[in-house]
Amino acid sequence: MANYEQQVNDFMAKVIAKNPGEVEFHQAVHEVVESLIPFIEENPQYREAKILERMIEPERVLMFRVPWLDDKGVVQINRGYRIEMNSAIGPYKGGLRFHPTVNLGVLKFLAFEQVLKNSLTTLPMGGGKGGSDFDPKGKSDNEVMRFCQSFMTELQRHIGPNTDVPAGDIGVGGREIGFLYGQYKRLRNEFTGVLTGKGLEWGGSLIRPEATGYGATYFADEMLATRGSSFKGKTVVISGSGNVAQYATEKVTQLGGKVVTLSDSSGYIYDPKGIDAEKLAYVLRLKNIKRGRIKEYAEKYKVEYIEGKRPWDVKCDVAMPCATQNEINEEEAKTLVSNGCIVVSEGANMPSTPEAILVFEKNKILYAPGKAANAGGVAVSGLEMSQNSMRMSWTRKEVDERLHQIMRDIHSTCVKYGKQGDYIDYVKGANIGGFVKVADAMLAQGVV
Ligand code: NDP
Ligand code: 2IT
Repeated sequence: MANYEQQVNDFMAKVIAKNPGEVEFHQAVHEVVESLIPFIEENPQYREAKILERMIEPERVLMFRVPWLDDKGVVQINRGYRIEMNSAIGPYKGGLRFHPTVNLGVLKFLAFEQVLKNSLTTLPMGGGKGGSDFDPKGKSDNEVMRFCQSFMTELQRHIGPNTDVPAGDIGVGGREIGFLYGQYKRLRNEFTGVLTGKGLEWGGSLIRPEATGYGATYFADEMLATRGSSFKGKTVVISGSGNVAQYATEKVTQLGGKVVTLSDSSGYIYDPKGIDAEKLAYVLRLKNIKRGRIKEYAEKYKVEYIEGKRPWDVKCDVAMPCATQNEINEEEAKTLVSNGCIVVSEGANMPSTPEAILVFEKNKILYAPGKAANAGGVAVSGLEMSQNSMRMSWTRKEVDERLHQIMRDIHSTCVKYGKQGDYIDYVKGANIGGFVKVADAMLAQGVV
């Protein structure tokens, strides 16, 4: 019997030495390696070809200066990145994040997760991620436009519809994709599907804005079904109030659940009556047009606002973290479990710390990691690419049905590789399920 723990530690020691300071990247790799080392031992072709060692090394990392002029005419300088992680099964694909916390380690963690996630979708997409330490908060539309134009002026020479196809993530929504696309088109003189999350009038897909939140909800629904349950009558706690949180709220409500919290980086609101369709429409206006704070919801609907806290101490059946990485720690995980939470479906990427995941696993609750639960977003991006290539657009119903089926299929893949007795280890299931297709493609393509 091999000593897996020692092998994991040895592997991680090398990763840490070679990628110093990239703590989020170490965390993401560690979680995957723990699942994969026993699997690779049983399938030595992957070990001999050093597939895992190759997968943690990006195919290419781009870092570049992004200079722009603010509204006062003052020169500002940000740093831009694109991590082209793995192209074994398709063009690099993954979002752009604009947030002051962005650095190389954060984007490498996201790019690494993206490779496995994209493989899980069943669509032909490799993995990548990019972004900048630019903070869109408090900037005028003109400033955001000038920044996006400068960012794309460099990025355009590295991407293309068959090479690398970026999309949105934190701080990058419809507005930013529009400015980025306009600049790409101007510089390259071509109208192609080089970005996803585009507006409907210029090549976007129906359901792409909704896809991540809907998908994470469909996935949670599949998990509930394994215990003969559903969203009907369930109380749901959601963090974040951006793209993913908004559409998770919509779908949970449609399926008969009650969403009682939303948050932003300043605090959370608690609405015990539930955030219904009318209140959600207010949130969409507040966040996407007015670009205000979630506190204003509490003032409008006379509910509680808890400053500087995350919502995990609110009693719930289902928790959906939809804000950012490491937003549920060990203590918060314990609180969720002791309050009766039975499902955690991650809309965000890596929102649970490793200690929190252990708490969920020990207590045998249904826990789905982001690379499985939030894959609906990139899945519909893949469908947007298909529609662009065909120069056609599918109906809302058609895209939603495909999304729903993809989420069911990802759930089945997790069950296939993660079932242990009567417990489903979704972490193991997602990691192995995502790995196999990429690894086999890499084997077939030789030492590249
Ligand atoms: P948005 O920018 O639309 O919204 C992000 C939300 O999270 C905001 O409410 C924001 O609050 C909050 N937030 C961001 N950073 C922090 C932080 N450091 N601490 C506390 N709150 C924070 O992003 P998305 O909704 O698109 O993304 C949310 C998560 O989902 C991310 O982890 C992203 O990687 C993941 N994801 C997104 C997909 C997509 O299609 N958009 C697909 C798959 C995963 P504030 O406004 O105060 O910053
Ligand atoms: O983390 C993610 O999967 C995304 N931000 C979406 C990526 C995409 O290409 O749609």
